[in-house]
Amino acid sequence: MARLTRLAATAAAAASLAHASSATLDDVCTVSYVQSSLPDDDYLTGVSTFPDTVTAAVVTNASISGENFFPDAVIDFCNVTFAYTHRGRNDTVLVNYWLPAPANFANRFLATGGGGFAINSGTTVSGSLPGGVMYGAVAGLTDGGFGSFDTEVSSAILIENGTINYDALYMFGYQGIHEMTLLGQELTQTFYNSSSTKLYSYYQGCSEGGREGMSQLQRFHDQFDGLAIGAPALRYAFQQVQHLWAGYVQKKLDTFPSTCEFSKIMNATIAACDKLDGKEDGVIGRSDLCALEFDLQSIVGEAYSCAADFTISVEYGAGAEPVDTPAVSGNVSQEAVTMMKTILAGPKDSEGRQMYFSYQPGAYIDDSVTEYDSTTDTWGLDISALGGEFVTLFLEKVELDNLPTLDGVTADTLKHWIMQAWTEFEDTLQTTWPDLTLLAESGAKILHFHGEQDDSIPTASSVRYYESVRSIMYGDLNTTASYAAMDEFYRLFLVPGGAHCSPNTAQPNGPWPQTNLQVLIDWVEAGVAPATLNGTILQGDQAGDNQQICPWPTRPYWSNDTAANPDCVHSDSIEAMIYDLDAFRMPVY
Ligand SMILES: *[C@@H]1O[C@H](CO)[C@@H](O)[C@H](O)[C@H]1NC(C)=O
Ligand SMILES: *[C@@H]1O[C@H](CO)[C@@H](O)[C@H](O)[C@H]1NC(C)=O
Ligand SMILES: *[C@@H]1O[C@H](CO)[C@@H](O)[C@H](O)[C@H]1NC(C)=O
Ligand SMILES: *[C@@H]1O[C@H](CO)[C@@H](O)[C@H](O)[C@H]1NC(C)=O
Ligand SMILES: *[C@@H]1O[C@H](CO)[C@@H](O)[C@H](O)[C@H]1NC(C)=O
Ligand SMILES: *[C@@H]1O[C@H](CO)[C@@H](O)[C@H](O)[C@H]1NC(C)=O
Ligand SMILES: *[C@@H]1O[C@H](CO)[C@@H](O)[C@H](O)[C@H]1NC(C)=O
Ligand SMILES: *[C@@H]1O[C@H](CO)[C@@H](O)[C@H](O)[C@H]1NC(C)=O
Ligand SMILES: *[C@@H]1O[C@H](CO)[C@@H](O)[C@H](O)[C@H]1NC(C)=O
Ligand SMILES: *[C@@H]1O[C@H](CO)[C@@H](O)[C@H](O)[C@H]1NC(C)=O
Ligand SMILES: [Ca+2]
Repeated sequence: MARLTRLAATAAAAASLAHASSATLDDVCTVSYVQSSLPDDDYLTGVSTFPDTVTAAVVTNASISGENFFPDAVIDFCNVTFAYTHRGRNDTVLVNYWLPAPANFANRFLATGGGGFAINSGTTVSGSLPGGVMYGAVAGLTDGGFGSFDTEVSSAILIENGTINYDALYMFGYQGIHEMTLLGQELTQTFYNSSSTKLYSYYQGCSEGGREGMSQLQRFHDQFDGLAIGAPALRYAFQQVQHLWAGYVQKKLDTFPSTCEFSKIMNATIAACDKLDGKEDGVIGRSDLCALEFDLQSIVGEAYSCAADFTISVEYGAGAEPVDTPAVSGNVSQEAVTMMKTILAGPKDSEGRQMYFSYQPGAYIDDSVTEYDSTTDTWGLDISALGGEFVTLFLEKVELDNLPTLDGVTADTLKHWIMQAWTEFEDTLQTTWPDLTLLAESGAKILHFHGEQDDSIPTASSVRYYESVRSIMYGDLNTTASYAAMDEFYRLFLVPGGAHCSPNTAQPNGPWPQTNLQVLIDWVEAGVAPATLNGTILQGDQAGDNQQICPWPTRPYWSNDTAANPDCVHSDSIEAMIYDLDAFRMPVY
C-alpha cells in the first residue's frame, strides 16, 4: 500500500525531470544524495533502512573481460551499499547496487543471485553486476542477512545443532532477492528522478542463481519484465540428494576408477557421439541420440594412459588443481563400465523404481570423481560435499560440512532423504510451482537455458520443469498448440556441449549464450522473440564465431561439417530426456 501511494505522489512531480538529467556520477554519487534517495521506512511493510550505513563511491573505467554471461566492456558506476532491518527481528541485511552514470541510465533494473550456498556472486567486477551496468541498468545483490556479502547460507542456516534458522532459510529461499529487488527498483526511480517512466526490470542468474530467479517468478508474477535463468538448482530436495548417487553406486559396486579411467570413458563417449548431430566438431549436440544409440559396453578393454598428476576440469577458466597422483595406464574394465552405466541410469530405489535422473552421457560427472590415497596406492570414495553438506546441515541439522561416511546408506536412505527434504522445504527451496498463469498474463518473458553436458545439475531437470509448466497450463491443448502457447512467454534452450553454467573445456567448439541479457531486452522492449538463442564459441580455434542454439523441443542437426548453424528439427528422441519418476506417489514437477 505504502509503495503505490508513494509512486502516485511522485509521478507527477518527476514527469518533467525524467530523461533530462545532466548530472554526472560525481554530482549524485554521494552519501547524502543516496540517503535522500533511500526508500522510506515501511516502503516495504515492517522494513526500515538505515541511512547511517550508506556508502557511495564512484568507480570509473572498470574493465570487464572473459565473462560467460556478458560481453567485454568498460563501465563507470556508483557503488552503493546500505543496510536494512525487519523491525522486531532486529536483523541486518546488506544490499549492494551499482548505478550507471545518469547519461547511461536506460530505465532498467537488474537483480542478480548467487551459486552453491551463496545468495550473490560477489561484490567485485568479476561478479554479476557488470552485466546490468553495461546495458544501462542499476544492478543489485543482497547478503541475505547472513552476516556479510561473503557469508553463505551454510554458515547461517543452523542457530545451534538441531535448530534451523528459519529467517535465514526463507531469506535464502526467496525473500532476500525479493526485498533487494523492490528496494532497488524504488531507489532507482528516486535516484534518477524517473518515477514517471516505465522501469524495465530483469533478473539474471545461473545454478543456485537460476533457482533464485525461479523462486521469484513462481511467486511474484509482476516483479520482473524478463528473466534469464540458467541451469536452475530447482527441485532442491531431489537435486541435492542426487549428488550422492554416484558415490552410493561406487561403494555398492566396490568400484573406484582412477581419474584417468573416467577421462577415457568421457573421451570415448564424445568420440562416439560427436557425429550423431551431423557435425564432427568434438561437441555432443545430441546427447538424446547418444543415450539411445551408444552403448558404453563397446569400450571395455580399450587402452588408456595418463601422466602423473593428471587432472581434469571441464569448466572454462577454472584452474586445474595440482593433485599428487601417479602415472596411470590400463584398459577400460567391465567394472568401470557397469558402474558408469548404473550412474547414468539415474537414482533408483530398492525396487528399481526411478527416483531421479542423472547427467547426459559425455558429461564429466564430478560426483563420481574418486580420491587417490598415496599410502595404499589405491583410489577410493570421495563423497560429494554438494550432497553431503545438504544432508548434514538441512536434514540432520548438525554443523558438519559433509557426511563422514556412506556406511549404512542404501538406495532407500536416499529416497527417504529426498522425501524428508521435499516435505520440509517444499515452500522454500523446492521451487517447482508449475502454474505460471499470472506471469504469462503479465507479459513477462522467461529465457531459460541449460548446458546439455552439465555435470552438476542434470539437463533433464530443466526439461522436466518446462514440461511440467506446459502440461499444467496447456494440458488441454494439443502438442503443437501447447508449445506455441509456451513460446509466447517461456523458451528453453539446451546448449550443445555446454557444462555447468559455463562452456566446457572438454568440448571447446560448442557455443555459449553470452549475450542473454541483450536477447532478453530485445524480446521484452522491442518484441523480438528469440527463434534461436544467440551463442558464441568462447574458446579454441573458432573462438568468436557465432552459433545459434535451438529451442526446446527441437533438437540441433547440422547438415554438414561446415554449416555454422544447425537446423532445429523435431525428433522422438527427446523421450530420452523425459522420465517417469515412479518411485513417488506425488507428482514431481
Ligand atoms: C578512462 O580510460 C580512458 C581511456 O583509456 C581515459 O582516457 C580516461 O582518462 C580514463 N578515465 C579515468 C578517470 O581514469
Ligand atoms: C530490537 O531492538 C529494539 C531496540 O533496540 C529493542 O527494544 C527490542 O527489544 C529488540 N527486539 C529483539 C527481539 O531483540
Ligand atoms: C563496493 O562497495 C563495497 C562496500 O564498500 C565494497 O565492499 C566493494 O568492494 C565495492 N565494489 C567495488 C567494485 O568497488
Ligand atoms: C534529481 O533531481 C534532483 C533535484 O532536482 C537533482 O539534484 C538530481 O541531480 C537529479 N538526479 C539525477 C540523477 O539527475
Ligand atoms: C581425454 O581428452 C583430453 C582432451 O583431448 C586429453 O587431455 C586427455 O588426456 C584424454 N584422456 C585420456 C585418458 O586419454
Ligand atoms: C589392453 O589393450 C591393449 C590394446 O588394445 C592390448 O594390447 C592389451 O593386451 C590389453 N591388456 C589387457 C591386460 O587386456
Ligand atoms: C554439532 O554436531 C556435530 C556433529 O555431531 C559435532 O561435531 C559438533 O561438536 C556439535 N556442535 C556443538 C556446538 O555441539
Ligand atoms: C491443434 O490445435 C489447434 C488449435 O486448437 C488446431 O488449430 C490444430 O489443427 C490442432 N492440430 C492438430 C494436429 O490436431
Ligand atoms: C550475438 O552474439 C554475437 C557474437 O557471437 C554478438 O556480436 C551479437 O551482438 C549478439 N547479438 C545479440 C542480439 O545479442
Ligand atoms: C553445408 O550446409 C550449409 C548450410 O545448410 C550449406 O549452405 C552449404 O552449402 C553446405 N555445404 C556443403 C559442402 O554441402
Ligand atoms: Ca558434433
